[in-house]
Amino acid sequence: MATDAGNPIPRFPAGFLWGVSTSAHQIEGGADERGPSVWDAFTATPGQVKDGSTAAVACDHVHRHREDVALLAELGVNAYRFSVSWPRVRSDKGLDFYDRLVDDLCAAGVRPVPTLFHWDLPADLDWLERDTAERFAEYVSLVAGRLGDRVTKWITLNEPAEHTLLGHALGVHAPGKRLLFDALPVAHHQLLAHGLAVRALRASGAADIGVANSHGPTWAASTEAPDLEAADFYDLLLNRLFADPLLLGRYPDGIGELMPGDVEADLKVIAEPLDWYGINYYAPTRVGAPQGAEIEFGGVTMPAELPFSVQEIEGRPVTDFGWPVVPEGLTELLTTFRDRYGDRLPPVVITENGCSYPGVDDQDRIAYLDGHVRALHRAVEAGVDVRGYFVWSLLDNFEWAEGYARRFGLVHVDFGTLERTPKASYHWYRELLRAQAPTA
Ligand code: GBH
Repeated sequence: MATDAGNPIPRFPAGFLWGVSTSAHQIEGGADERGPSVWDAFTATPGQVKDGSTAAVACDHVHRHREDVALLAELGVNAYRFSVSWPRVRSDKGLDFYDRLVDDLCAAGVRPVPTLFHWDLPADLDWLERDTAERFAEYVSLVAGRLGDRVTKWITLNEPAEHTLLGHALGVHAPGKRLLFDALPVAHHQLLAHGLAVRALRASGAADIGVANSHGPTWAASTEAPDLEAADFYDLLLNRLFADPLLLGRYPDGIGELMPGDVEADLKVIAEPLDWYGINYYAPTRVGAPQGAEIEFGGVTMPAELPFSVQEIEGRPVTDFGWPVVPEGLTELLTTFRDRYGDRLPPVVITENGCSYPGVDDQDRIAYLDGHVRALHRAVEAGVDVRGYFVWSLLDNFEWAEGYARRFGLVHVDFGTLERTPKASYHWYRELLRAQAPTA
């Protein structure tokens, strides 16, 4: 892959956030010290997680968070994005854990950036129910009341698009529902939960609130009308369905009618102004007309009934997950968003970017990250107001339906001994952060 190896990475604006991201269910373990989540039931069902593993122990982060905070401090990030587990907060001493974590992060000079929901819904709740959005806002008030004296930057939801698609439309993630387009209310209720959470956070005094949405450019397979139409629809599902309500206060044409409840009233809540907009970027998607057959893609089986087909992007290196490596897709995505939303788009933070490769001498990961950081800088040069970049992920972890087979960490985890070993990419990122650090 082409890198500008040798040329230093250009400087980013002053005050830029440089971080890494994780999520509770993927690293914490300590499953018997929290309430059950939809993921516990899902992983207990044979065949759902490819290697048959569970996240009961994962990286055992709840018992080793000191060591992990030390890894963050040594890495030199100025921010750490983690998620708060709603099932843990519901248990007796659940908030005590986050209280200690936040204290330790502050003591280490690393800014805590919690995500309030990253897919681990309490087992008795269901996003098909509107009430879940109200319950979420109550939980958010509780967390903000406890951590808000030290946490100033908040993320409501992680990737409601993927949680809807993978968890409720295709059934390859928890809760394993295969509803296809009947999953649309799940998107609406999460968006409503987001808006109610923004209100709850504001009421607690929070002034720096964002979201982490999954987005990527959609590339039509050809310029033939059926391919263009299919690609436009895919772009609607992944990008506009989740960005338009937040940024413009409306659904894309034809979608609002499919949503439950008083949609116009809900959109007023959903469009509560945000201080910044978080984007998780991995790769563009090439999309064409449906092919009338099931498609296996990027670890997911897509049913034949879908009105589009996801196709391979040729001539690109792929990660061990099979995802193509396309750094300029990040520049394209950001300039497209700026053109599409204009001054309705608040400052942007890349809340996830990363790749899965095996090994500790992970030169492929360095090439991926190097390419994407440069592509991000090109977006800055093109005038996009970008305020931060978070690598997914600090640690190898429980990669959902893939179990422990896919390794996204800058730090290797031996899942037998739980020993952490910084990879070559950790040292590379550390050098980048040193070079970016303000000089006195
Ligand atoms: C994120 O989801 C999650 O927030 C995080 O928990 C997870 O561990 C991480 O990413 C890594 O998976 O086959 O080329 O079309 C990412 C959602 C969905 C993004 C699949 C990339 C396929 C790319 N991903 N998508 S491709």
